[in-house]
Amino acid sequence: MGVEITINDCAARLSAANKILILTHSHPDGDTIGSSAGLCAALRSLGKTAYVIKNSEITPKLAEYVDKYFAPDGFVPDFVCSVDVAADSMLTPEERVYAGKIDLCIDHHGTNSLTAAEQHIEPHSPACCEIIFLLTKALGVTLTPEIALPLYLGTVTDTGCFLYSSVTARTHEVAAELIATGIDFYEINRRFVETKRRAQLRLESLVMDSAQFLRGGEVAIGKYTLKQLDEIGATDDDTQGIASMLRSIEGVRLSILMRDSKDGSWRVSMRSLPGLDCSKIVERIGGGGHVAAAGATLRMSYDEAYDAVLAAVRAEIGEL
Ligand SMILES: [Mn+2]
Repeated sequence: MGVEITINDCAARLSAANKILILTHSHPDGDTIGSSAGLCAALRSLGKTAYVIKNSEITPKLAEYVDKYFAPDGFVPDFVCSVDVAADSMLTPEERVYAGKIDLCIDHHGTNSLTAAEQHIEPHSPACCEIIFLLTKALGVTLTPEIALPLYLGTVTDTGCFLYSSVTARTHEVAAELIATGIDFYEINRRFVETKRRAQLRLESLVMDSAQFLRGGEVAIGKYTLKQLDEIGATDDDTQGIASMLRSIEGVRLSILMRDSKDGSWRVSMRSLPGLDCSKIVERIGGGGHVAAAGATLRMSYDEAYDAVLAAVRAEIGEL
C-alpha cells in the first residue's frame, strides 16, 4: 500500500511526468479498460506520451476501446500508474516487471493492497472511471468524446447500468457530463447490458441448473467450468456479469459463483444485497473487493474450496 494522496496531488504527479504507462488488471473488465483508455486519452490531450500496457487477457469486445493506446515494444516509462488494480496478484504476467515499481495506484477497492509508492483510493466511488473523470478535471483537461466514451463504458459496466446501490448522485452527474460530449451512450448500454449472446444465455442456464439454495433461499451457490464454457462455445466475453445473475433471483441476498482456472485453482465471485458485506466474507479466504461484490482465488480441489467458502459464509452470517 502506498501513501494516500489527494486527487489534486495525483494530477500534479501526472503533470510532472512525461512518459506515462498505465496498468490494468488481470481478467480485465470494462472499468479497468475504460479507466486506462480515458486516462490515456486525457494525458495525450495534454501533450504527454502516454500508453496502456498491452493486456493479453483482454476480450475482443473490450479490446476495441483500448487497443489503439497499447504501448509499443520497448517503451520505457518515467511514470507508472495503475487503474482499478486492487492487489499485486491482479497484475497480468506482462505487468509483473513493474511489481513494486508502480508510482501511483488509482482505485476504488476498499481492500486495496497493491504495492505502489503513492495511491488514491476512493472506496465509495462505484467505478474507477468516476475517479478518472474527477482526475481529468484536476488535470484541467477538456472533456472530448474520445475521453468520455471509455469512461462511460466503465461506469456502466461497474454499476450494472446505474442499477447498484453504490451509485450516487455524483455518478449520475458524471454520466450527464460524459453524455453531453455527444458519445453514443446507447451503443454502450445495448452492447454491455441489454444484448446477450446465445452462449451467454446458455451459460446462465448452466449456472442456474448447478445452483443450490441455502438458508431458505437467501444464499445461492453455483458453478461452471472451463470445459463447460468450451462445450457451449462461450468466451470470456460471455462470462462478464454472470456473477451477478444468481443475486438477481428473488429472495437471494448473497450469491456465490465458482469457476475453475487453467492452473487448477477455483475463482470465487460473491455478490450481495445491502446489509451483507461480501468483502468481509472473502477476506476470510484470502480475497478482497467491495461490500456488494468481492472475490477470491482458492488453490485447492472443488470440494475443499466449496467447504472453505461455506465456512467463511457461516462465520459471517451464521448457520446455513
Ligand atoms: Mn472497478
